[in-house]
Amino acid sequence: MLFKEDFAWGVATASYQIEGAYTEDGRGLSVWDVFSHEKGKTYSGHTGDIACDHYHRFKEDIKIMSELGIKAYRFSLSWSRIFPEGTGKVNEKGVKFYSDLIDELLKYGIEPYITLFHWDYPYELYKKGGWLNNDSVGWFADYAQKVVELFSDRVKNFITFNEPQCFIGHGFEQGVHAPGLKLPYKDIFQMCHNVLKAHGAAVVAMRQNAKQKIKIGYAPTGAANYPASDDAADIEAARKSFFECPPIVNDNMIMGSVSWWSDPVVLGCYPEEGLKMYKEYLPDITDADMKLISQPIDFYCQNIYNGKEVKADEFGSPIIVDRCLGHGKTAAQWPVTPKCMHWAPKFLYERYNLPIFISENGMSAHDVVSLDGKVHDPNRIDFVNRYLLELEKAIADGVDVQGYFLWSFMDNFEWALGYSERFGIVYVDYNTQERIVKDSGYWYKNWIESNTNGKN
Ligand code: GCO
Repeated sequence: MLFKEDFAWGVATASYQIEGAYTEDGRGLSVWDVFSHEKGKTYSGHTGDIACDHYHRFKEDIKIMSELGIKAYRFSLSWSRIFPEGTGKVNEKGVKFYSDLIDELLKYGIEPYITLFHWDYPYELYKKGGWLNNDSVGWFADYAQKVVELFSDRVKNFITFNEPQCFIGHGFEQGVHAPGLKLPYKDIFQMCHNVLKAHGAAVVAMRQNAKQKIKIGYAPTGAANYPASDDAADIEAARKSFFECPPIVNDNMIMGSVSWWSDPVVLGCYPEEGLKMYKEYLPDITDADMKLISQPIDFYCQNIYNGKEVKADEFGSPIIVDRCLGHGKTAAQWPVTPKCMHWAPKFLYERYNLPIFISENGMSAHDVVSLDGKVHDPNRIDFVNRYLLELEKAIADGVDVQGYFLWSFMDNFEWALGYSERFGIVYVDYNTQERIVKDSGYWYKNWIESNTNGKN
């Protein structure tokens, strides 16, 4: 049996993508509320105002999770639901919502994994300069402290940031996500550094204030490049390409780098290559900063969707192999590359030596309700199946993988793409808010059952 008995078979969501109730019960605005209400920023002007109405329907949703045998649920908190202004006064009604949600999960024996920040930054703090303001480190640490004071009596697992690469890259480099800015690289690198410091400061605050022994992780992402063959040279080339710091070319999402965002957190230093390449843009980086950023964490998460195939040239340098004609794609045009689920966890484990969680993996499809009233999504079943079989290979290679969170539990607001892409294993009818478990949901239930308690 490859998967451990207590393997966290989970699903994931994020607050702004599912909750709705955006002005209800004292919630403060986030940058995503403001951005999605601006003309032309999201697909057909979609917003998260109502989303999946999870704020009112969480009991129904958790019941479905339990019926599907889900063991762990990764969700994020809306910072401005707890602190409407980002700092200062706490909104008791917002706290109650999360407290009730946690109780409901525990009632069904579903382990909560809280992500502190999944992109919905409090608008009031953004007006004060957001991540560019050096006070942002303390604001985040205070928020983290409050969260553990409130919930760590019942919640044992916390994740600081989700995909810092994306909220900085899409939000401030490319301007396609909230708050929709294109800033100079000097500002962007200052923000990166503040986000990393905020991560470290939050870890300190959480450890000091937790009510029981908690575990803390971090959930970045990046292109999960994998070798074209089992040849040692190709493996080395893929590893190199996986961790390289890309040069800055206009809007190329330089922030997509794995090592720039993870070496400081786990190894306590930025990658040399990046320090040289980005020198002219970098803020002052002190030893004290690096010490703060590299507070020990307990597990390492990665959101893994796809990667590129890499082979070595005659000098061992990585060459990206062209995708074959007609290669598999998801509805969102993302390539289907299951092998990345073998190699990314392996590369990460070898470099960072921490237990690994796959904090997101899944695919979008343009699912419909068929005449029989069901939602048939064989493509998603095939996708998840192939990726999980590759994950087994990583475990067989000795990688300590402790959990897998399928993105997503239900269809939801896919950021700039609005409701046009469906990632859920539960279908959501946005007109009626009816939920229909897709075939993939039942498939996942079976997979979990047959991979738990000594079965395989
Ligand atoms: C991300 C976020 C999720 C997305 C998912 C599909 O990776 O962009 O973590 O919020 O919805 O990944 O794009």
